[in-house]
Amino acid sequence: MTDEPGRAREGGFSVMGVVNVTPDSFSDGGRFLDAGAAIAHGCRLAQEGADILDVGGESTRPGAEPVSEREELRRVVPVLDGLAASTGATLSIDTSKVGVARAAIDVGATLVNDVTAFRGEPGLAGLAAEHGVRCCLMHMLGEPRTMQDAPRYDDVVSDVKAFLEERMAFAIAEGVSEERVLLDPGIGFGKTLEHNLELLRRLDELVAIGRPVVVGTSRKQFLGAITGREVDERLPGTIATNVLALERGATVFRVHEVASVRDALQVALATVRPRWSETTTT
Ligand code: HH2
Repeated sequence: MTDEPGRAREGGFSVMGVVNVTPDSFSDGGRFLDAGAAIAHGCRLAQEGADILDVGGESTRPGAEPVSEREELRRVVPVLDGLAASTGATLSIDTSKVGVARAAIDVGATLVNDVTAFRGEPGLAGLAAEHGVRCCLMHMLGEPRTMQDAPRYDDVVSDVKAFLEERMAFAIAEGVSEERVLLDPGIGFGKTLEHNLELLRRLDELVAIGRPVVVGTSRKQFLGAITGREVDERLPGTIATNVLALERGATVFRVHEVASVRDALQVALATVRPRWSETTTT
């Protein structure tokens, strides 16, 4: 990956491959709980073209129960360690805990992906600042256990935008440099089907904040609600939403199936990018 997520290969986007080391993730829980299996999976995603590998040890699916720091450390540290030794991908730690992020950074993680946007443990911002790592700040209404209980917004896009601006200001006040911040609307995190679609439709309003926008639609429930497909049959829906998000300016795509999504994004980018003649003639 280049220095700036979202300005990677092909001059326009980064693919973030998901490595869940959990028994209960919504789409692949239990498949990569063993460190060896998780490392092999991460290596496969890197070979398929993942610029970033996002390693997580705690599910955030609706209704998920919290995991202790000790258990989260036990799950993710050997996996990050193994991936640091065997891939050149940027390593991301999907956590809200300072202790987990610190251990992850010690073994090579350079991106902290916090679905609470530094609300879970505010000290995480200072840790990120101290180590000069990037951070992905995501919007979530409430917390995973209750977030899908009748979520309400005045205007979902304006509310999410105001939240992300406030969390970015907090991170900067804690010493994180603005160039290291990525923003994510948190598709499926305290949102109805209509909220998710509205956020995707008006993603350009979040892109206007001026930081790379990360989108995570991969295999999520709203795709099943539209198509009637089971969780492992949602790749076409995942591709459709990622392509639309790219067209609206998102640059980082968090997915479980890297090769297919990368191909689709490459074609989409080649199509929407201004043509050579338009960029080189006056
Ligand atoms: N989605 C999930 C987890 N982490 N991080 C960001 N930045 N954006 C997302 O949309 C996002 C995320 C949920 O997906 P998954 O990791 O596959 O499931 P689980 O949380 O059940 O492990």
